[in-house]
Amino acid sequence: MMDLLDGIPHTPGTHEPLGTGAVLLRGFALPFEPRLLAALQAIVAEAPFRHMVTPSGHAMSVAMTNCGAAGWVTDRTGYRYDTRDPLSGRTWPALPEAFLALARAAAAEAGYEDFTPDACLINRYEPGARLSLHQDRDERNLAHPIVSVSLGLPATFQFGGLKRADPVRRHALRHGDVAVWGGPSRLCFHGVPSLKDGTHESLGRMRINLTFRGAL
Ligand code: MD3
Ligand code: FE
Repeated sequence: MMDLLDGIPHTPGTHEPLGTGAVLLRGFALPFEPRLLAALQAIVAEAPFRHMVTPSGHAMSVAMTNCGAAGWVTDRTGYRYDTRDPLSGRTWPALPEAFLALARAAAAEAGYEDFTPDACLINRYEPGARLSLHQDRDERNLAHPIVSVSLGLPATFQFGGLKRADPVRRHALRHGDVAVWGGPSRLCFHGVPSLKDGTHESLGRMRINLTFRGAL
């Protein structure tokens, strides 16, 4: 099946190796879509998307929220995992059953048995939003993989090496794609350049990314 969007074949059900310990499962989240979107609505009603501020004082172009026992937050004092939403002072919404089922199934499919995430960072990209090249290293147990789920508008994903200056490869991430990052890939630099405008049939003018982590 050819995707007319960029001419790159997009075949649900295929596994594309991304690096050592990392694999892209095309379309793996598609059977979960209705449950994921319903659960997401309930989360956002309790813990709305917000543009967090980095330690340098800049508001991020990506809007974020969390669910699970801990959530990733940033403010002027730094980055951290917090059991409470700083906007409400309440604990984050629980990880919905469908989120947990998808994360565990994807991790197992990639060879990581018994992954039980305790944190899910939810990113919302509108056209123009971007995430500059970074490493995810605020999690206490880096032996756990990260499972990422892409929904809505397609994005380009940049995947580099262990040093910021290492060359990056680009991959298209589309609605329903799930990637699992573990082993030596866990600390690789990665980013998402400015989201191109468009309209997705179920999510409209946005891209949502869920990342499941073992943070605590
Ligand atoms: C590779 N999110 O939330 S998902 C992030 O599309 C983040 O919103 C991006 O980077 C997004 O931190 C990329 C893919 C991803 C996530 C975490 C990784 C790739 C990763 C951690 C290590 C290596
Ligand atoms: Fe990241």
